[in-house]
Amino acid sequence: MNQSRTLLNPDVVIVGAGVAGIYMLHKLKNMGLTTVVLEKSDELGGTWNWNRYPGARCDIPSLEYSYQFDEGLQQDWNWSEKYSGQPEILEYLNHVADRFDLRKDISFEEEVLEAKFNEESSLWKIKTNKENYESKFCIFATGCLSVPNKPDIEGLDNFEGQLLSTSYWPREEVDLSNKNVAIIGTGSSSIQTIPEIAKEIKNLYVFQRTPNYSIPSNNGPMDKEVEADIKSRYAEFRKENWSSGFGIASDTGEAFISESDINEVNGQLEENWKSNGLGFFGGYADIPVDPNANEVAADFVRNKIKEIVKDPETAEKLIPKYHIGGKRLCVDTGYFETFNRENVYLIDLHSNPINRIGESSIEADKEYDIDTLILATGFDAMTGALTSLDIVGRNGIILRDQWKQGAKSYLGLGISNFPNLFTITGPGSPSVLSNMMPSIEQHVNWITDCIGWMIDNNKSVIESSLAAEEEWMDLVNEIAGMTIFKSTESWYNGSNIDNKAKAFLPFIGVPVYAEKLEEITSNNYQGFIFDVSNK
Ligand code: N01
Repeated sequence: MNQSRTLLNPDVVIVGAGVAGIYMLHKLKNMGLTTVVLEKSDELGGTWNWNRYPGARCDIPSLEYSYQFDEGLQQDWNWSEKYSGQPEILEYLNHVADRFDLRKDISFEEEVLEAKFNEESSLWKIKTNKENYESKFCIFATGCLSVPNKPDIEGLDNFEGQLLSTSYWPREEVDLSNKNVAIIGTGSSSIQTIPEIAKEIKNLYVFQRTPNYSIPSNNGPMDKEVEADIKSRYAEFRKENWSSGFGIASDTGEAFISESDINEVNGQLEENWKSNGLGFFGGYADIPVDPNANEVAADFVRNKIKEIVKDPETAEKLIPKYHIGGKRLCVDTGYFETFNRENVYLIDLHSNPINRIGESSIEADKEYDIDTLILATGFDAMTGALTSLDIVGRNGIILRDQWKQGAKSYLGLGISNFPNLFTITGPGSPSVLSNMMPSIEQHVNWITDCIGWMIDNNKSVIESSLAAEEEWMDLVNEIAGMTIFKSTESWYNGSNIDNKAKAFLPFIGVPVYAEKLEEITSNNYQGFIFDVSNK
């Protein structure tokens, strides 16, 4: 049946041409390995290609959310704003692909349907919508937030108006002027979209299941003096990422709220509110670990919401009751202010759940006539891109089945039963609780070094041991248990997806992770097994 398919045999197949895939390609090409990147879209960029909704912007400062592997690149590229918008980041990634001549090794509009390990040949057989490949290594660079969560709401498939999703926003201009629009979800994507679209549309109905903490971005044009200063000591500046818990230089802090004068604390939080964005915790190390300290920071933001939102009832609905940071902190440009507009309505789904979606309406406490429905309902985070296709390891085991009770991985890099398969920023690594850019570079560098080490030492197969993987995930959970993250319902632990096993997946603590990774590596890749062809 598949006789028209060609069998291609690169050394490495990389899945996904986002931030991780393009840097991985660059490194492997430099090593002299034949490599192909398979990309489902007709454009590279991953997250920054798909998520084109109005207001889409990175909430980590541009000078930190950029590659550091090439001094020429980081000196030459100039960001126009403190926090870059999606179009500029996409332009940057395209520049990187052209600058390092990567495009010709990326196959676009090619979707991987199955990846199967052949135990006899120790090769990965990868089937796509176009070709069959056989490669020694298979690297999933598929991102942590790439499979959208489609809500299970009665009538959604029969909606006849304009249906949009923040995670698959059309490339062409979307004209929402004079439209009645509903948006479901109030996470980061929605919080960035709402202020932008509220200005131009007739009415906006915001359907909120859980309110979120959000900090003003205070974005603006790039301060040229700051840029020049950082560029004059870029390598040193980048090192600061590695000493901060979440990998963001602006987030470093040694003080404890519990040991500080409350007036001083509120003064510092006020400063953070005015300038730090996602680094709002900046200065205080106990906000993520001590519920009492966390409550001080949470109350600070709750009071800000009360001050900003004029209608007390709306303000009350917008106030989160859980630990600040437990769900991913959001960063906005006038989000809470938008609820003072006369054309914006907040519907709290806890008191008024959506009953059904009609052909041109949405029914909760009453029926809202709408022209456009925007889904901003998040992602099957961290595992979705790996469980939505058949990845078949030893003895025919499918990764999706192996992870039924919760995803387990060694360091977020390797998975037992799946030899010669690497994941970049997989479960069990800092990933989404870090600045993704340096975390991606860290993993890409590690994978490159590991493959190089295997070549130098005549090893052909690597696999993480089950014991090492279990011990690692126990550590991930033990650390999470010491923080406020574990006790909050969030996509970090799969709570946003029906029937997904609840397991806390990110490793908390960038410096600790880096230390452990270094220790394991210098100990001859402790916990990995080499050249076991049949277990
Ligand atoms: O998704 P989310 P997102 N009925 O999961 C609600 C990154 N990001 O796309 O909280 C009604 O945060 C859901 O409610 P609840 C960033 O890491 C980064 O906004 O589950 N509502 C929630 O309110 C971020 O965290 C940037 O109760 C439903 C919302 O939908 C991550 O992407 C910018 C529902 C989903 O929020 C994801 O953000 C944007 C249902 N059936 C995003 N199902 C940067 O700046 C879900 N919801 C880097």
